[in-house]
Amino acid sequence: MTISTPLERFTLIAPEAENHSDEFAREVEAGLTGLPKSLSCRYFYDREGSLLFEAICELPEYYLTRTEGEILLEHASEIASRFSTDTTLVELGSGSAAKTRILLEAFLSRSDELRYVPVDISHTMLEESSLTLLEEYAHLEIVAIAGEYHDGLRQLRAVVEGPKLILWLGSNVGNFERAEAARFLRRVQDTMSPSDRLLVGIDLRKDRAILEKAYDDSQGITAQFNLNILARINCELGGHFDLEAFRHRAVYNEEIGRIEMYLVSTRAQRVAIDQLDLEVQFAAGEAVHTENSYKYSFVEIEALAAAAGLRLQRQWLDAGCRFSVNLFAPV
Ligand code: AVI
Repeated sequence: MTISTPLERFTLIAPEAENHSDEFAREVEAGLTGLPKSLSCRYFYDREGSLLFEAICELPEYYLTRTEGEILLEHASEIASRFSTDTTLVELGSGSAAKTRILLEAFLSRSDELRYVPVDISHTMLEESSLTLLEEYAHLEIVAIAGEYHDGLRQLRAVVEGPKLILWLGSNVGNFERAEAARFLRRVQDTMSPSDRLLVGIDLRKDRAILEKAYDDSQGITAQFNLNILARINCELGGHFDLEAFRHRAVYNEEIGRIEMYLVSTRAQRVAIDQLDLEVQFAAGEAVHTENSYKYSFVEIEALAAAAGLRLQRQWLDAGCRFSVNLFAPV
């Protein structure tokens, strides 16, 4: 590769945008008129929500990002050494790509060119983080796909030639129902050739106290993140939510192995949402379910792999056994 400018090494693929605001309106209406009430965690991530999530990743209580980073830092060169130098790195849900740097550097230290294909719903985040990476790494080429995971998977064949390592970090798998996670990984597996690999960060089952603190931090950032979905409804759908009249609640459901997040109405109230022509009634103490974050045991990780047509080839843990980074191969 001849040294070229960052822009010359950047391609952005933006599959035809679906009308996300219609979908948001439909899902909010269905969720707030259903019983029990719910809102999908997919809608946490507007600009403000993405910034709040980045702040969560820095919190002392939110051990996930930090421990995953520690694992990657310790094992990145071993991970990279398993792959040929023409391997493309694909990342699902790249966000700000902070942890990816560790792997990019490990791969770049072994070859003089590397293709990185981040897939992310946030157009602006993708562009910003790609250009920063391209400024920093002169031998990197980025083909960014702005879209949902399924858009990214559909484009992979056209964009990646030769072997690939697909990254799905941050325990994003945890926000899928278990069966849904297996179905999604099966679709990822469908895009894989025998020599391709998939590296997945998965949070582990652990003590309730550690988990509940991670999702209800002392600075109240997670509470703001959760409440931001109401702010988004106010802003985008003409909602009249008083954010002071709801409180954040995070509880570990140990039997199912998941953190459940709720917004609890602190009083009986009615809230109008103009664009939906809807008035929602809340009882005092009524909870709106906003997120599940599943935690996995080692047996559940094996079962997830088996259900997706994958086999666990290698697993790395942090010193406190809080988090796992798993390398899967197609069966
Ligand atoms: C993005 N996802 C993996 C986070 C999690 O831990 O489930 C979202 C989150 N919700 C509250 N804090 C972080």
